[in-house]
Amino acid sequence: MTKICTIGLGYIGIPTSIMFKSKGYDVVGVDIRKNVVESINKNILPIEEKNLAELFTNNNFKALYSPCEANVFIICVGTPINNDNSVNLKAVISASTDIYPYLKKGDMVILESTVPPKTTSDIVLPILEKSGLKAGIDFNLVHSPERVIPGKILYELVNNNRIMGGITNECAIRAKKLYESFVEGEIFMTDSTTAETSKLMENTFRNVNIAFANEVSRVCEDLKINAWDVIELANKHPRVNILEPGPGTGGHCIPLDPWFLVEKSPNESKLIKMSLELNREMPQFCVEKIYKILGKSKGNKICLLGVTYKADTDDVRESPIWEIEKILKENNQVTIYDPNVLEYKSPSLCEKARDCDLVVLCVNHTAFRSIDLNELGSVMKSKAILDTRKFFNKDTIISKGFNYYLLGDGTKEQY
Ligand code: SAJ
Repeated sequence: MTKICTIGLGYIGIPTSIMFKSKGYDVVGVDIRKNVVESINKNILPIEEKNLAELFTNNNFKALYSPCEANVFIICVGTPINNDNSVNLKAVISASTDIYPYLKKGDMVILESTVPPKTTSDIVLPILEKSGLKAGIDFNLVHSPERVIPGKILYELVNNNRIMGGITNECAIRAKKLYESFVEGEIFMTDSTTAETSKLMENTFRNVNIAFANEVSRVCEDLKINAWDVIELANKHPRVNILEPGPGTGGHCIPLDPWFLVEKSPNESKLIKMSLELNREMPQFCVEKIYKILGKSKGNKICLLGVTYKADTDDVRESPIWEIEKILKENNQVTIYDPNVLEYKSPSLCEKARDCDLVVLCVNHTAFRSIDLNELGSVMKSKAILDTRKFFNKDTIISKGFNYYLLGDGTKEQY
């Protein structure tokens, strides 16, 4: 039976491993984090993801601290950026270094982590060849970028199209056969560098489009009109689809991956760089809006609703809400309420919002649909809500006696 060893047990490594396990492969996971390995071996899923818990419990998946002999090695480790926006490939390098002593003729190594162009051929390949084996001849090497969206990971693992970027064509063909065991989308084959760049361009496309939506919100506030109305009308055009403005981009992909391209081709990636910077400025723009509402006098009390990087997740990595909190804290008292994040779910929303001058809806969690507005209003010092996601119904909020402010709405009635 084919044995698979997955290195990196996060939002990609765990679902991918369980998916292969459910198709009858012998799969073992590897992670250096003690809490992750212990949790998995106690049959407790260490991440939150829709429908994953049941599949996890039923498949008896086990984890180790370092790789073991296997026929296929899948690398799913994180690729963060350093403070100077350069890529940090430490985890990819150490996973490859940990794998090569176990590599034997006929094995296959698949890199799923999002990486800068040429990482598979120029960084991973030479490390693996320290085994004395030749890539493309003795073993297969492939970059198959993960493309699933948190919140719909299981669905997208099965249904999304997939790219197999082989060091040789034969490598891609073999990887395609493996993934066909659970992928129902189409599988396309190419070389590893094209695969790496396609994945980066997907996330960059989204980042640029989110930056555009955010710029629409800024232009409209400046023009003293409502960006949401403008977007709704512009999107009536058959070839226009403007995304939604918000407090900026977060997560470990969209605000980071485009920097890999900027680093590699700094002179040719002007739009990409500008969109990264524009999205990074959104927390500051939100704070300026808050100061327009409250004035900049010291000592306002503000409650932020939601701290994750997007709706209905517990993932707080790179969340732009941290930046909003940081800037506001310089002058104000700030509380955060998030029912999806253990550290921020208690005390209750009303306790967090008690005596507040403003509540800011930062993340559009479904759970916020059941907020009792009467109770919320009764504990606040001044009944005011700033909605950064057009989450609330304006008329409902106003009917409960609140002042309602909307990010991107610069109309006169806002102030
Ligand atoms: N956002 C907006 N406005 C929008 C849409 C999103 O402000 O209209 C913000 C979100 O609030 C969030 C950020 O953008 O902070 C990113 O969220 P997302 O839903 O766009 O994407 P991720 O980071 O959860 O997942 C992306 C996906 N890439 C694409 O859609 C091209 C996913 O398919 C990738 O697999 C994933 O990155 C990854 O791991 O690379």
